[in-house]
Amino acid sequence: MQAEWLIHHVNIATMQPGNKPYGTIVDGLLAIADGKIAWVGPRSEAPTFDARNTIDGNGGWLTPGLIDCHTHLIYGGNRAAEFEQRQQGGASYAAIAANGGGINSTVIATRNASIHELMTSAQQRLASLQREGVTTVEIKSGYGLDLETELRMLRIARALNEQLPITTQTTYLGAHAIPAEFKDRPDDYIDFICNEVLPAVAAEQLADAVDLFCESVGFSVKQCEKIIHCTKQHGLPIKGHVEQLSYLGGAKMIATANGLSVDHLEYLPASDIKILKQHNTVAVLLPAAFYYLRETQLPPIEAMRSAQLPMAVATDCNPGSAPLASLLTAMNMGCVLFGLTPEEALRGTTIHAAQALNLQQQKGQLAPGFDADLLLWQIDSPAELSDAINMHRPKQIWVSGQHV
Ligand code: DI6
Ligand code: FE
Repeated sequence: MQAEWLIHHVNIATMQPGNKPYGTIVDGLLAIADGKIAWVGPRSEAPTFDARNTIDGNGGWLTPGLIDCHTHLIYGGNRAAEFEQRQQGGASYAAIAANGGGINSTVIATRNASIHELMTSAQQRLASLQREGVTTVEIKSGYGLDLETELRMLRIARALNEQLPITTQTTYLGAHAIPAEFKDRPDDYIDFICNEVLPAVAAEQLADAVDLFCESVGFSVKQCEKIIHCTKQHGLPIKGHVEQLSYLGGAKMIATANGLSVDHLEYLPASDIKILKQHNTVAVLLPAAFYYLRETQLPPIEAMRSAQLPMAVATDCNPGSAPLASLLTAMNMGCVLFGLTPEEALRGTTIHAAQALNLQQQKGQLAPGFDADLLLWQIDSPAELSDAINMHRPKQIWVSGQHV
């Protein structure tokens, strides 16, 4: 068989579903051809390859490329002043937001930033994710809120995909906050999303999904239902920031609309889990926001585990509630703060993160026919990736079969 790359003398965490921890193949071999995985299995069973490049994995581990399925990577400015204010004993996150700070202060900074500024600051954060082995990243809009700036954010996200060896998936998050020009007119803002911004986003094919923030400080269930309705008219999948600070029932609303994922979930009651399971909706856990906001309410992990609900883990990288550009750190937080096992954390950034982005047919597993997004690590076991903070970098990275 012909192959561009042949990697041998490695253990392989395929992350394929099933009972094998990490879908492990001990002493495996993996072949790449035409940007896809051509063959993967035990070395003793491998056919003979005519390979252009051969790599000795030195007894290390191969994993799928990591997938960060929830980020707000593109924004102007930062919110260090608000952080400083909170640390000096001043106002809370909610109080700062109520006074025009919070998300809306980043909206102002993002509207005022040049394309170049937005692009270079996002590239820096992206580079930090890439160094740790992220090969696919979801990027949300939601810090522009007006037509022009939302389109600008999504175009930048698409451009990053062209420029860098990474796959970006874009999400339109118009229903993130009510911008100043619509203050006290939330329903007019919803109409603006449905009648002006979403049609323009869809016409330019700038979004792979639509997101919303269903929360007492965000949008009500009723308002979110309108967003879901107009999203469906454009044939786009829906997802939601739900049950983060309080319980409104957003998760079951999104699941019932066959949403791809429900994200945050600290206040999700265990009784709502079966609805998520029925609709194949992924639970996306964002432990960095829990950490940074010093939340104490834990998501119902044990109940999700018993229901075999797919759980993903993401950074939520954003300036206000999770200023984190490290997916491995989010995995560690998922373990330490939420009680995930290291295997659940790695499934959360591979196979289940792929499902949260509707990419489960192409990404998130090392299996024949899947995209050749893969990482070679010099580690003794895949648990090390979740165990240690800021200690591991992949030795080699392939994106769509290209060695980077
Ligand atoms: N929930 C969050 O944690 C972020 N967005 C959201 O809907 C917060 C974003 C911010 O504070 O800027
Ligand atoms: Fe978020």
